[in-house]
Amino acid sequence: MSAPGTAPYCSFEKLGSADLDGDETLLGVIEHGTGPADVSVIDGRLRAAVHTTTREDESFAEAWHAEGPKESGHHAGVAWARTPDYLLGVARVPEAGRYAAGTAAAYTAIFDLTAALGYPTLVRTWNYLSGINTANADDLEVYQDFCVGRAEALDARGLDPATMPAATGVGAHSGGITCYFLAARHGHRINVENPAVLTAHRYPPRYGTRPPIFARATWHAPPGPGEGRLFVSATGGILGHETVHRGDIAGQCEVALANIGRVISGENLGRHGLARHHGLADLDHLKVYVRHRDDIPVVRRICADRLAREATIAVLHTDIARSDLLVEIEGVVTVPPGKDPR
Ligand code: 3EB
Repeated sequence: MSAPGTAPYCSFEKLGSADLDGDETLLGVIEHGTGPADVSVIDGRLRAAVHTTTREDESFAEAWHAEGPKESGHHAGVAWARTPDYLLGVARVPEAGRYAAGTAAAYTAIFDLTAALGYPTLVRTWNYLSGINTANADDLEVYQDFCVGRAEALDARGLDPATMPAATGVGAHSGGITCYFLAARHGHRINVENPAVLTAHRYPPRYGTRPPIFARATWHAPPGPGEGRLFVSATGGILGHETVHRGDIAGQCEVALANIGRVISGENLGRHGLARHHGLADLDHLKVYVRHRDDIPVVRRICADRLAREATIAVLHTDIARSDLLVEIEGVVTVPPGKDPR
């Protein structure tokens, strides 16, 4: 693990790990497990559980750490924990026949909370949806229903889609919708797109009446020299706006990794005004979502070939936003303080 510095950092731990109890740096834990979904705040820390896998041995705790005194609370259904500089929050929409209104309320609450508490910069969101590819009560796919609600929340608060950060939108095995997010009080945010993939909020209407709204990656740097985080969105086998290598797990996995490589490359970051360059070997704390359990060994092998040997990689068996996508991969590039731009 690199030096944490002042920006928040993540670690993957054993679920229910006693080590976390005495950890002063802990802001919150997202438990990726076999269910059920849950949210609580205890002693200034946030705890959420999402039902993102079907096997105990794939379960893990995604722990978010940040320096400084901790405080926690609730606002309009959003549970949160914060330091003076960072806010981690979770909103849930219970399992229902329709999700747009609940999702709009959840995102509106997130926007209002970040503004009210003074953490105006959203740096990352994660969205886990049970029955993501199933039809809702109106015969609309649950993922599209969710996208309607998220878009309506932006409309309601007059927010520009280009301000939405990196995200994940994948399935869960139960629990309705869980959205968690990280926001910052200070610092500089740059949203990064992928020249080979259409900006999500410009996807054509065949993918849904309202588009997904997120950036392919978000760079966030606290004030001061050097340090920062590059959060890479869940990334799949999409080129332009089309899913490629339908039914071919190896092909989709390779395109997903190539897409991530393009997003974090020096050429692309330079286009976004960031004088940095990265490769797949710089990624850590990857979460790899795999639709079919039988595909996991192939995905593990390809990831092991392309990513750093020291990288922490969690593989989760769960559905993906688009029914023809078989795998999605997300990760973080951590740039510790005091390192020269590279
Ligand atoms: C895609 O376009 C579909 O809706 O927040 C990846 C990352 C996906 C985020 C979201 C959806 C979302 O790559 C999957």
